[in-house]
Order: sequence, then structure tokens, then C-alpha cells
Amino acid sequence: MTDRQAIRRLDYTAPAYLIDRVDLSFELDETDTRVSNRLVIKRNKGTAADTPLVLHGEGLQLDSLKLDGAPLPASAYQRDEHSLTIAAMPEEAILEIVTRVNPASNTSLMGLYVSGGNFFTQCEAEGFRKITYYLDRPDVMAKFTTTLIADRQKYPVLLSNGNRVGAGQMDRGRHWVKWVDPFRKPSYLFALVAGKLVAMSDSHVTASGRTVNVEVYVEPGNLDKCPHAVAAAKKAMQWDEERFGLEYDLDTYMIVAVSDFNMGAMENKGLNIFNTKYVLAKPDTATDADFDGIDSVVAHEYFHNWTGNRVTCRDWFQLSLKEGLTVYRDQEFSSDIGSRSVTRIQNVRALREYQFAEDAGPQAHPVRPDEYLEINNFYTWTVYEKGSEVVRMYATLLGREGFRRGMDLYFKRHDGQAVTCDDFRAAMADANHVNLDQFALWYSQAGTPHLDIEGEWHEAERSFTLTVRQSIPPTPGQHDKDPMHIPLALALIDRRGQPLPLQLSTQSAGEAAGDATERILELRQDCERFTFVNLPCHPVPSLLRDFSAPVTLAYPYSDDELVFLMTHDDDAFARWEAANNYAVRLMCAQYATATRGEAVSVPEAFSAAFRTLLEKPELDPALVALMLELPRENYLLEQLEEVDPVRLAQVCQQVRQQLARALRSQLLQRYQQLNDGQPYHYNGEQVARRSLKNVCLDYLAELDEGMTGDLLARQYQKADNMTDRLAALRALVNRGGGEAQLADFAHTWQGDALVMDKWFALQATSRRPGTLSRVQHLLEHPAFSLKNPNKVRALISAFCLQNPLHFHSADGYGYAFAADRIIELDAINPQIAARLATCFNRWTKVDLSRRALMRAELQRIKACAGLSPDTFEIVSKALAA
Ligand code: B3K
Ligand code: ZN
Repeated sequence: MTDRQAIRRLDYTAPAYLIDRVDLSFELDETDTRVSNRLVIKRNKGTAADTPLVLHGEGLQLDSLKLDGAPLPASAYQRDEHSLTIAAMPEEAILEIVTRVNPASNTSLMGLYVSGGNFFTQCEAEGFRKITYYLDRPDVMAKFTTTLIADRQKYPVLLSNGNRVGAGQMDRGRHWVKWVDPFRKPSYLFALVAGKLVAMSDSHVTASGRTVNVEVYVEPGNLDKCPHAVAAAKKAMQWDEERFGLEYDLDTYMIVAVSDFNMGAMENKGLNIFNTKYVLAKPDTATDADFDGIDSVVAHEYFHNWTGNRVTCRDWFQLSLKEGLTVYRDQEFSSDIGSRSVTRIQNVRALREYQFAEDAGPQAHPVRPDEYLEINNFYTWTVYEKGSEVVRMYATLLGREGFRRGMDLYFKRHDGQAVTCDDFRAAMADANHVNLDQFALWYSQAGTPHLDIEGEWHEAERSFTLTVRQSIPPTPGQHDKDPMHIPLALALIDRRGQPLPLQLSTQSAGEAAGDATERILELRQDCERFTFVNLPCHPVPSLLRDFSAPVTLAYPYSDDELVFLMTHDDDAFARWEAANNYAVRLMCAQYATATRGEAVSVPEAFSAAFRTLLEKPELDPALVALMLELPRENYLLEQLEEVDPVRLAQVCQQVRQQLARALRSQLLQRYQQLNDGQPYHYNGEQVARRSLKNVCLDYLAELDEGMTGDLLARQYQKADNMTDRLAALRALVNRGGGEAQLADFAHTWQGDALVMDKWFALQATSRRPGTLSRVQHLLEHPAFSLKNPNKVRALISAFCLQNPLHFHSADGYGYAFAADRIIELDAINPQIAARLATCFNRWTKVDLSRRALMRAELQRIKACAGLSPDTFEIVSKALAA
């Protein structure tokens, strides 16, 4: 049990006191760091004079406390586990607080901690209170000055936010560096780094002609893995100037890589701290997906400088204000520097696999949540990815220029402020003189809206009527929902694949009609009808083009219509979607077949559709690869009820095997064409070719033939890059072999933590028998550590969240393993434990005997004494399902 009270959005009140300036001084020591904190505090307007000052603080040893220069007697203040309260405060005061912390013992990786002998901080959301007493809330924005004092030899590099204004030598072999951040910021954006680091530097000249230094700091020996991150930062700077007119505002933009980090990266003002996974890369250690990931995370953190830092959140319920918007911006960046359609499909696929499941399960919450026990549990797929879809819908409704007008107004109104999602919506509405009141429901209603659509052809009138019904499923705490404002992009396609000019029956002669072949229908009611007139023939509708809204959609397409759309639709997303729908339909049907005890059998029409894709070399190989990749088990599980996940995984494999047999010669031919021996380059064309080549390889690996074994072994051995090597190794291991290659891989890469993460993950997600005992064994491997979040994600989370076949083993051992690890991790790092605990979220989806097993494990976790609020919140919500 936890004693924590839920925090509610509607209880928000403005801060009673504000902080104008903060002067921090750190005497860094691994086990005993001294933090001196001088605050210029003033009472906020409207605060009664007798209101006490309550500062946040956790795990701090208090050395001294002075108010306006005079030591405060113990009777003048109170302390408890979470706060320091001073009863009598003048209207304005200078408070000097000296505290001590032990960074070496901090395994939560929040606040100040040590990793690899260096110091790092992580303050978002509420980590600053583990460094010093403070008003640790985002609507208190202050100017920070930071002086770092440390041993010169052990910590030659001393970094903090803003500009470096001074440095010098001190007694006992120490040195100091002073930093001033000219911009007001909330405490969650504070950062310091100290240690033995080296930097790769470059510069960017902004549109207005200022030179900005770009510096990427890593541990010595890693400089050769920095160029991609440096280039990504420069591209992001250029892009934000061109697309949004936003320039960087300090002289130096710093990125520091650290291997112990709870998430991907953190946008601290001027000093972004990154998980090494999103910085370090070269072709023989990083896959194409890793390079993509670096581009998008570097861009994301850089973009936060405006959307998050210059304009920040009033309170943590508004988290999507910065996260949804910044994800939208990084997705647009990736679309512009790479392939727009591939980026969109990948983003939508991830949204549907993870966010839709979250929205349908016990942790469902609105994009702007209403309450939380632990805010760190709300850095979710809903706040980030659904939030980004909400931002994308503004752009869809208002057009690119309209969206830009809204952004310009948002910055004009709110630069330097802490604001709300409603402020953002108001800027979009006001800049475009439109009413977005109903659109507010996207922030307050949880659950994925569903559109049920029917089409009717009227031969005599040559018109086509679409009837669209919307509904939103109930979610925890929200039963009845109101209809939402949903942009539905559509086209009507004739039998030759030509999109037809769209004319609505309601359209007046004066309205711009003409030859537009795509329209955005703005849905606002439970049920609406749209009739398109003057059509030459009965069309096939292409619906929700480019995934214009985060909804599920049902339209009674025939199999033939799906095949038609997957080859003819002019919208790449819609083509992929047709292929995906067809595959989901096939696999759910085959699962039902298997459940009846009958044999799985892939109809020839389905193989034929895939064959066509393989036989057209003119198609974009990246899109073909995405269309050939079958929907994953976790996604299919969401489409079914009372599932036996092991049977589902077996059906998926049988479907893959049958497809591989039916398409053997086309797969082999395409593989050979694409395996052209070109030296590795990370560029769009090569990435696309490699993706299709490795999808072909993966299918071929299903064939029980010596030929495929040789092919895999050869690709593993000959590869000049990690993408190809890892693809071959994964397939070898899935076939139950690859022992020699696994050993070779570990031997080669034992000194590279990120590459070893791939080695762990590959074994944890393997479908070969005995995977759980292998994973248990690997917990003892010298390269594994429960204290390192990347390792936990690679081995434990990968097994529990991405290996349904073994996690859901009928004996319940997978569930017991997960629960044991969650309990163990909770004492080390509650955030990581809580994240892992989401592997039990969908326990009501599986069959009754598994349900009982999962539920029992959830109860076992919940009953543990001293459980963190993080894990408690996730587990108790799961049990309430
Ligand atoms: N804002 C950080 C996430 C902080 C997570 C705190 N538990 C990274 C990002 O979204 O850019
Ligand atoms: Zn972010």
C-alpha cells in the first residue's frame, strides 16, 4: 500500500510564492555532495501574508538554513519526508539552504546520480526536489546560475545550463566552472554533468546569421560514433528555422550521452542529456533503425527548446502540450528528411500497436489526464503519440499555413510562460478565426473513437452515399462520451484506380467544387450522411487517408476491394492499410480455424496479392517491405477475445511458413536482386532496399531447407553492417540454431554495451523453445545489470512485452518471472519497475486460466510491503479492470 494521495487537475492553484533567481553551488563528491542554494523568493499576488512557504525536498540532509542572512531557529520551520515549511515569510526574502546528498547510492536515476564515474542529473518530472529544497513545479520559472566545484583530474568537464561565464582553479586539486542561464525556466529543465568526457564540436549558422556551437559529449573512445548525432542536430536546427521560423537562442547547444538513463533523452535548457542509444552509432554497431531513431530523438529534444522550454506547461496534466506537439514536430522532421509515407506508416503502426492497446485497457486516460498518483507513469503512448495525432489534426483541419499561423500566435502570446492545452487550442482557433470548442474533447475523452461506415451506390442518380457513425468505448471513470470533431480524409476511386472529382450533394454552386479528388469530411455528430454526386461509376472509397484521425474504422470491404486498394490507391498509407486489413482479416480467421481444431491454410488469393507486390520492382521497396510484414501478435490479440496467445503465435508462424512456401521463388529472386554487395551507406535508397531484402530473408528462414541455413550463415558472416548481421542472426536463432554466431557476436562486441543490448534482446524475443530459461540464465551474464535500464529493457522488458509466445506460456512461469523482476526492480528503480508492470495490462484479453494466473501475480506484487507509488498505481489499476 502507498500513502500517496491522488493529485487532481481541477485542484490546480497558482503558486503562493514565486522564485525570481536561483544561485546554486555544487561541491561534487560521489557519496557526499554539498549543494548551496540561494533563492530570491517573493510572495505571489493574491497570496495572504500569513501563508507559509512550502518547499519540496526528498532524501536531503539539511546542513543550514538562513532567511535574509540570519540562521533560522529550528522552531521557525518544519520538515517531513517530502517538504520543508517555513511558517512566517516576509513578502520578499533571500533564502539560503545548504543540503547534502549521496549521488553514488542513487539508483532511481532521478535527481543527481553517478554513472560510469561521472555525475548526471535528471529532473523531469519531479527530480529537482532530490537535489535541493525548491518549488519544484513547472509554473515557477526562475533565472538560474550554477557553479560546479569538483576534482580537476576526475571531473575535467563541468557543464550546466546556459552560457559558461567563468572558471578557475581551487585548493585540494579542485576547479570550478560557473554557468548562467539567461532564460527563465522551471526546475525540471535544470541539469548538470561532470566527468571525464570528450566532445565532438561543429557549428550552425542560423538564418539571422548567428553562429551556434554544437557539442556532443561522450566517454573517451566513442568519438567515432558521434558524427550522425552532430549532423542530426544541425539538420534539426535548419529545419525548425525553415518550417516554423524558430532559431536556437543560446551560443552553444550541448548533448551529453550517458549509459544509465531511464528514458530516451531529456531536453534540459542548452544541455540535453541523452541515453547513449540515441547518440552513439556507426555502421558496424548500429542498425538503420538506430540511425533513424537518433535523427528523431535528437530532433525531438532540440525542438523542445521552443515547444517545452520557451513555452512550458502550467502543470503536469498539460504534459501533452509539449510532448504531443514535439512528437508531431519530430515526425514531420523525419518525414521531410526521409520518406514521408514510410514514416507515417511506421508511426501509425506503433500508435495502433501500443497506444490503442493502452486506450482499450486499464490504464486508459485522456491526452490531458485528470488525476495521477505518480506523474512519471503518465509519460505514455497516449500523452505522446495520441497527443501528436491531436496536433496533426489541427494541421489537417487548418492546412499547413493555418497551422503555422496558429504556432506563430502561440509563441507571440506565450513566450516565457507556463500554459495549458487550452491555450494552444485557443491560439490555433484565434489565428484562423474558427471555432474549435468541440475539438477540446480530444483532450478530455479517453478511448479510441470508432467509425462505422457504410457506402451505398445509387445507379439511377449516379451518386454514392456514405453513412458514418461514430462511437467511443467506455474507459475507466468515463462511461458516456460525446461525439467528437473528427477529420475524415477520403477519396473515391474508379475501377482503373483513378481518384474521381468529389462533389457533395449539399455543395452550393458557389462553393469551390471543381476537380478536387480528396476531401476532409469534418465529422461532428453521432451519425452523418454524405452524398457524392455526378460520379461516372460505382467507386471504391479510400477512407481515413494518411490516417487523418486516431480512430478505428470499419467498412465492409470485400477481399477483392482490399486487394484493389493495396495495388491502386494513390495514397501510400491507404495502400498499406488495405494490405494490413487483409492480413488482419486472414489471421483472425485462421486463428478461429485453429481454435476449431482445423488446419491453418492460407488462401491462394492472399499469396497471390503478396506475389504481385514482390514481382513489381518499380514499387518502393520500403513500402513493399511494410506491406509484407504481417501484423504482430500483440496487435492481433487486441482484435480478439479470450485469446490463447500461444496458439495465436503458432498460427502466425504457420501463416508465415505457408506464405514462404507459396512465394519461395519470388522471395529468393527479390532477395538476390537486393543483396547486391554494395558497400554500406545510410541513405534512403539503401535503407529501403535493405528493409525489403531482410523481410524476404525472414520469410525464407521459415523454410526448412539447408539452402536457407546457408543463406543466413553467409549473410551473417559477410555483412559489413549491423542491420544485415543482426537480421541474419535473429532468423538463425528463431530457427533454433545460431549458437556459433551468438557466441561469435558476444565475443566481438563484449566491450560495446549498446551492441550487447541487441544480443540480449534478440535472445529474449526469440521463439525457440527454452527461451525463458535462457533469459533467466542471461540475468547472470557479466554484461547484464538490473541497475542499467537499457539492460532491463533489452532482456526483461523485451521478453515480457515483445515475446507473447513465451511470456504467455500456459504454465504461468513467464508471468511469475515478470512479477519477480518487477518486485526486485521496484526497490532499485521504481520508474523502470512500473513500466515493466504494464506487461500485465491486458490480462482480461486472454483465456480464463491465464487470466487467473496473471491476476494472481498482480495481487502478489500489490501485496509487497514498501511498494513504490509508481508500481502501485499501475498494478492497482490493472487489477481494477
Ligand atoms: N521530457 C523527457 C521525458 C522525461 C520523463 C520523465 N519521467 C523526454 C522527452 O520527452 O523529450
Ligand atoms: Zn519530449
